[in-house]
Amino acid sequence: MLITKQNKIKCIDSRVLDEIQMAIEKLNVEISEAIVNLDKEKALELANRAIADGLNLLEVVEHGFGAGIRKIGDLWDEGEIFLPELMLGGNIMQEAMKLLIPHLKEHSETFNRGTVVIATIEGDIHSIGKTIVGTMLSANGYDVHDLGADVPAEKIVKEAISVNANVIGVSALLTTTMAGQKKVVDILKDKGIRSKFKVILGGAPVSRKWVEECEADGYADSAVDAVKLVNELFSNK
Ligand code: B12
Repeated sequence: MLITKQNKIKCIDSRVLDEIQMAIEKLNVEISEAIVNLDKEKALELANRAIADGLNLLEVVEHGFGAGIRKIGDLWDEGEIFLPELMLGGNIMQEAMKLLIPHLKEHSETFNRGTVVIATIEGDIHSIGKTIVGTMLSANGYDVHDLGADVPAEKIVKEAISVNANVIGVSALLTTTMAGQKKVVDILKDKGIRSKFKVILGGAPVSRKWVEECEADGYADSAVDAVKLVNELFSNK
């Protein structure tokens, strides 16, 4: 093979990229283990390291912290750990998010691509995934109104009308609270304003079938896909 200067640079570039990728994967494993071991000090130290090293923080959030907290959920489901451990895991994840979120926002687009109202539905206090999605949408140029968790469907609709939102995002992590997502769509229909808003759903139990049943406009199971979905909905307007 002819080794040109350009080929050589490409080769070095891809080797460096592979090394960076391997370092991120190793860090993600360490982060996930720290969460599973409920080691707050280590988890926060690794979050700070990821920030200091200028790593892709969304990847660290999704594949490091996200993987760890989902494993905690599985362990709880299997009866391997109990509610206090589940709660401690959730707290550690939230503490880490407090450190990471300002940095995720750092490279925010400055223009306003549209307005999004996002909330976790009434009866459901799971806020981590919804907050990540809201943060990523805001970092991608959307004006995001995050109403928090445990928010009644009526309040979500009221807020969407008041801020003249284009998109309403509703999160549900519990199978028992998913019905509230459909309620948001139903209220919009009852008020005769369904076509004014795109409604997107999210949360671990949400599926394409559920979105169809609710007659919502889409769903995403990661923050990256949520941004793609909202971009698509805006481009189809
Ligand atoms: C952390 C956690 C908690 C924390 C929540 C802390 C907080 N402030 O959020 C605490 C300890 C408080 C908690 C409490 C409970 N929990 Co909990 N919890 C979890 C756990 C382990 C992780 C959830 C999480 O944060 N994941 C990480 C984030 C990044 O992922 P995510 O939420 O899925 O979000 C991503 C996507 O879904 C999507 N997305 C999310 N929202 C949205 C919104 C939109 C619009 C879009 C487009 C996309 C999108 O993008 C996000 C980013 O990647 C899950 C297990 C699991 N596998 O999900 C159980 C889990 C959800 N909990 C469960 C249960 C049962 C409970 C409790 C009822 C326990 C109890 N007996 O008290 C209570 C709920 C009380 C209530 N009324 O809400 C069950 C639910 C079972 C079910 N089928 O309904 C799960 C699945 C655990 C299990 N395996 O059984 N929990």
